Amino acid sequence: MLGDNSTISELLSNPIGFDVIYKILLQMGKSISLVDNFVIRRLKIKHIKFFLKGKLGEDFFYSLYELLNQEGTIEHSEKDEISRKWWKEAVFYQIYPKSFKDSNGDGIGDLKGITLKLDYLKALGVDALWLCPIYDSPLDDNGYDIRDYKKVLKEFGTMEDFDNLVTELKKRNMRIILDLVVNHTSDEHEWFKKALADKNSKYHDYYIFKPNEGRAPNNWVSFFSGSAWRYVEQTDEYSLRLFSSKQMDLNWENENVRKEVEDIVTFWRNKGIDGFRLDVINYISKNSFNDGNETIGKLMEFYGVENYFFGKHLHDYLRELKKNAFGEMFSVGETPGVGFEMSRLLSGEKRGELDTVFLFDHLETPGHVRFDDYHYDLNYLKKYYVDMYAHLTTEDWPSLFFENHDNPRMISKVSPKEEHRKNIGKLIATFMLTLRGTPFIYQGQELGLINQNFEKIEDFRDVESINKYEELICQGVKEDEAIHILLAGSRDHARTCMPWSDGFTTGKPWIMSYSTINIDDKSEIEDKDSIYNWYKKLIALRKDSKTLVYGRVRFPSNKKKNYFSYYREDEERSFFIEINLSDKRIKRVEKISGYELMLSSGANNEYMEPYEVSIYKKSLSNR
Ligand code: ISL
Ligand code: CA
Repeated sequence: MLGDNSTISELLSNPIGFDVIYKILLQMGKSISLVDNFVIRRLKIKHIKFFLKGKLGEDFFYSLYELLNQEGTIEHSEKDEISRKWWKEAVFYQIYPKSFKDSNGDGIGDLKGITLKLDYLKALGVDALWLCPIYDSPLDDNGYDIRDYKKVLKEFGTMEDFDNLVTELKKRNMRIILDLVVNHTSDEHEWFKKALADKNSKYHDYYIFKPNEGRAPNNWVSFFSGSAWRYVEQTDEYSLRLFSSKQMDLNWENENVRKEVEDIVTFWRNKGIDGFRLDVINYISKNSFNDGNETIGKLMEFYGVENYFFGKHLHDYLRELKKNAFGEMFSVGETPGVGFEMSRLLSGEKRGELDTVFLFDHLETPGHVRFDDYHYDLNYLKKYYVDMYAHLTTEDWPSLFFENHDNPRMISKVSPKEEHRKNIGKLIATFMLTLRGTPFIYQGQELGLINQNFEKIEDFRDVESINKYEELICQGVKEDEAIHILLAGSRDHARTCMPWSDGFTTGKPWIMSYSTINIDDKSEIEDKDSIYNWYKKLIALRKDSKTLVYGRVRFPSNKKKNYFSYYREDEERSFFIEINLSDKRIKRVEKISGYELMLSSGANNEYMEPYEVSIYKKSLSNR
């Protein structure tokens, strides 16, 4: 058990301990080396407490110990061979159905639209789709608020359209995973309605209710602004909602809830899907309903997270779900706040929980949050990936992604300059397709899409952006400034409609879509040097050789700023990848011989162009 008398060394060898300290330092814009050194490692936690002179308070340490003492360590595997799985070899493509392709002119993307574009996806080299929620929903959070888990949203089509999509996918040897959103349901879900109608109904215990004692039960805040507690008149109680006021948290302590989730998984499994992405799955087990610690709250921007972001029953719930419902189906957990070591507890091969997870610490550079207006310095990725592979073993499998429906476009974060767009787009693709892990391309990323020029609050659609705007205005922030903040981080940037050459819709798109640059699939396909064709070639290269899937990742040690290189190797061949992380020309650093240049976004001389990537290959045997 970890406590005041434990050393910093013991704290850092605890997976949760390491990740929590890493994360706290990251939020402060500092590196783990600050504490991970010979001198500090020998100190005891109580010494640190003393140095901090009470700044962190007893309850900080109480919360910390509660987190740390819940699950032991995880061994580092010595195994050489990596087990082969289809989902390790597959290239995934994430679809935001509302914005992908509209087939009937109502301005909203739909399932038939997706089916229309399967040949486009197949030609790119995509093996599997992840569809954001397609279920019946009042769309308060664009479908992450589910009203009926077994019904298709009428705007997206019918169950028949879904079955047809699956059939068409199978014809093309492609797979599909859906989004399992079970931390919460819509307040319009049958269960919640019954819970409100009768306090004694079994459904009341499906959710998290607390008696009304004149104010919210604790200081937790919602990710979408305001208190995390919603007052419900019908029962005169408070009900937990970590997200929007229409997304009610389920009570996973209740076995019936867990059975319902198994039932949903089995229902879709029987329809022939290949797995699920599990929405905020690390939030399902709530440890206690104590007030969130002030310091952690300020640092993480949200009060209360330490009580539920890695709850004590999380592992049990996941194991149970795999055993009773998932079986061999694929699972990728969305796990905000989780670090490398904790990710191993959730997705290590022998753990029987998840296959892989989405981590988020690479989406912003240290000390920054999504709504900050800043330029992302790609040098951070060098440190991030070197760190990541040092933590992971042959029994851990990461996911690789830079964009999704919750984040602005990556190219825009790095540089708004059109002259750099192409090379940055190719650079991002390269990380995803040449590092070890499963790549998840987000729709439009292969076309090099950038952020949208929203101008006024009416241009935004997302509940998070709209609530944030209102909150900022209430705090006295001027309208222009509030829009400026939204423009830096709004999730709507990723939700604009796909710029198909045959049009996204014949009607009026539900969200303001492209005007700033002229990109469409046709011109990208025709331009040999396009971002699209870079993706296509790289995917083909990855398919052609398992070295890029299972091969070792080796980083030659070099401290040269702006330059990054790595090798992927096995017995048969070696790939060498070198990258210019900056907008300046730089000299090549690593000397290689016997390699053949496969792909380059530069001029192939002694200098690397801004953001250039070059990929080389060497055969090691003639087998
Ligand atoms: O809001 C956050 C803190 O800044 C995120 O880390 C948040 O936890 C994460 O984005 C969760 O996202 C997922 O669940 C949400 C939904 O709105 C998102 O679209 C989904 O990806 C609620 O279901
Ligand atoms: Ca439609």
